[in-house]
Amino acid sequence: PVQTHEAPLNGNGVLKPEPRLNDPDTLARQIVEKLTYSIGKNPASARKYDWLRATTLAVRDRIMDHWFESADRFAEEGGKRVCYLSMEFLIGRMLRDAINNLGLTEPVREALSRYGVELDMIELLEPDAALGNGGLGRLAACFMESMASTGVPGYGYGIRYVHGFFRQEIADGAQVELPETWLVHGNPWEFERRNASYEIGFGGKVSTIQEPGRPSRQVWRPAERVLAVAYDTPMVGWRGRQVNTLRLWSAQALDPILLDAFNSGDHIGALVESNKAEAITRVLYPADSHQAGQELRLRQEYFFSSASLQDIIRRHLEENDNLSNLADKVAIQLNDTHPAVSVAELMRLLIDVHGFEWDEAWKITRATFSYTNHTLLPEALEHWPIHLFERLLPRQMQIIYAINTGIIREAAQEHGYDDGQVAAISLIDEGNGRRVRMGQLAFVGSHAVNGVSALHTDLMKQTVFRDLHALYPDRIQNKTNGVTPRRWLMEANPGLTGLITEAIGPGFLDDIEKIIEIDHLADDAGFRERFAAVKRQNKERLANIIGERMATSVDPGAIFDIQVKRIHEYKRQFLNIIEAIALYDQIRSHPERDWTPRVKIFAGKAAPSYVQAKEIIHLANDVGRVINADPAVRDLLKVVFIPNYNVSLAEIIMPAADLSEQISTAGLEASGTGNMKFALNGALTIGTLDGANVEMLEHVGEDNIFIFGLTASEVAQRRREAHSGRSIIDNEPMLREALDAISSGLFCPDSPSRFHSLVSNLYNNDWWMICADFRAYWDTQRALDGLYTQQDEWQAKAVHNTARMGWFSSDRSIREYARDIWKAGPDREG
Ligand code: H53
Repeated sequence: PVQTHEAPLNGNGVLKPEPRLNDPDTLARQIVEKLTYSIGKNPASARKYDWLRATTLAVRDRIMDHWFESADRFAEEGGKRVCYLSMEFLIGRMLRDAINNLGLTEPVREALSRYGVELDMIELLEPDAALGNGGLGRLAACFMESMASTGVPGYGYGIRYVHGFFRQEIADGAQVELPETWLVHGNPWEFERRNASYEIGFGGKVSTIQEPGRPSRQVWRPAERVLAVAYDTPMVGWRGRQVNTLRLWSAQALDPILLDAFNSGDHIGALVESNKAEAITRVLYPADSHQAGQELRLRQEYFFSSASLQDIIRRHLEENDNLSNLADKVAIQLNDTHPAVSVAELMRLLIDVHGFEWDEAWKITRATFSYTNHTLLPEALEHWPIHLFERLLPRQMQIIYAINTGIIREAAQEHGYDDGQVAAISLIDEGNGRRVRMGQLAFVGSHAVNGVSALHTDLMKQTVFRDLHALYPDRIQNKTNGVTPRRWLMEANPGLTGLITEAIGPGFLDDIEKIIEIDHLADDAGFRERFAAVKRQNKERLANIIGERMATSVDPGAIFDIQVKRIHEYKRQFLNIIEAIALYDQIRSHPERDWTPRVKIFAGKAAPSYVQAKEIIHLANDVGRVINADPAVRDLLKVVFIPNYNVSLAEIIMPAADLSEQISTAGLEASGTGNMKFALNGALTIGTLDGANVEMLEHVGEDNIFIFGLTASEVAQRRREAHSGRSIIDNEPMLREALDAISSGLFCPDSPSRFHSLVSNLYNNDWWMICADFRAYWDTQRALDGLYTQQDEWQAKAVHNTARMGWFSSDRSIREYARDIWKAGPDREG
């Protein structure tokens, strides 16, 4: 029999632990037991953090039972497992999510209250697991939760970064990056699994071994080896029905200390190896939608890919005779190209370690992998210099060349491709100093390749993968992103969840698409009022946080107009700020007009090396300082930048928005997922026809979303025509005056030229179509001002948004992946 876990049985494996009861009395007793015997505190002296620890441990006990059951069930059923390989899992806090899904929120609250402890207070002390940058990492976290909630046997594989995504402070208006240290107090959610550890090699040489009477084979002798050690975290699904595993790898040296060096007095040198090894999983690269071209990054990618594949193979061989049926038992999803080296690594393991012939290995590899593309931005597409790749991964490089030869032969012989077409599909980019194209590698090594929204998938076919799509026309498909309604509605917005439950019963909690049943209540004045009252409370909560953290008072009666996401030129926070400046100017010039009060809220981090993005943050802060202090605008306009945007802050912000800003240059945002969280919580969207906004328009209807600006094909056309902003600026006084105000140093008297290059870019080429879209954006904003004064109409649209967003659940995304790509999950197993 296969041992699937270390069961907490006694010596002979007979005694099972008592099942845990979930009533407040039992919970209270067990929390105090944990406090006493695991933390070493008594209730009288315990601090809040100790209570958090004790509560977490008591909840964790309950998860264990479900976790073991799930593992046993998968082993028994022998169905296909899904392995989700991702460099990033942006999970956030785990306690609230776990107790919500286990139905323990109220009993735990009650249990703690007996000791005068407030659940809502201690929850805030849990650090965010910030093992990701933004959308891609948060999508992976939503997918983990949805796999557990929809019954897919899902295994997340990633990296246990010691330092997650940096902490952001704002000093004199500018971003300052500080290290994130989520592990300093230990992590009660993880279990170290020393028995699951693997050697990972780097560098060295490949030699050909020729034994008499046998075909020659390649042997890789790496120059360096490090150990990958597994840490498992349970991922609890809705109603605790299933608990999946997130397995994160940590790097360690094989020899913790070089004793010879130490003994001869070289105390630093004795630790060099171990520092070098541990560096691999020390920190998350803070680059979102941008390739970080350093060697350490390639080491990270290979490290976690190889460890995950070795683990998958070991498990498979525990349950099967050999690897020829691997693809029937495992589906491996590559989340972006970060794990794309897996294609070469699986080939290596099959051929060099397990003795497969090339063709058979290639068949297995392709049938096992599938790949999700998340961006078309050229600066985000990964490609590695051949010399670096070859030095670090010589055998994998050989395999990539061999794969390439096969693909090119197929293209030339079977499809008559000419040299130009061959160059376009080649895994090697010969034009840029010879580089390995990771997107091409992931594409050819997968049986399915998907984009993350309908528009993005279409554009993939026309642009980055045009030639490979022509060669393999059935391979690309769409899987529109989604978000988990547990975290993003139930937990983030208990007020709205309660209101909806009162109105239509709790059925929507099990099937979020039933939320459509509140749609007709948009016509019910009483319901609209209660809906608005929930929004008002959420806005007050956010207003308090803004007051406390930034000493700025904002009026919860104003439109809360919010743009929170990574700071990136294509996301166009700059357009939003320019509109704020133009509005400021108009309010000052026409104080007699009937302005609708507005609070513009920004939050988000810039990659530390991304100069323009940091200037945009600086501008938002500088503009806010001037506008918020100007008595002439009274409370009609405020601009606030909330520092250190993260998952926990998002959980407070999303429910508090009236207006969601989704204003990327059309064709550049692959999907967006913040757009979905806002609308689900009843915000109206102002946005371009980009990413998933296009499908949100189809679902909520054109009366309930505010679309403006150029389309993706118009943007492409203008870029071909080398469009510049100058003539637009000359003809648009509001825009010109706003830009003049920036250039004059009005917002930065200490350093008047601070934003000159940001502004001159608009005059010169307006690459992101900020000038081109300004007027349409301004007009749409003013229409929204008017609408906000008609509260009945506004709230009706808000209700329609919440009601019609059920489809954008990650449960739906996961069911589609399971059905169309993985052929795994509850509908597949007998
Ligand atoms: O992935 C999200 C999309 C979003 C896209 C984002 C993303 C990253 O966060 C990082 C790298 C990358 O290539 C793409 O920008 O549009 O919603 C999830 O698919």
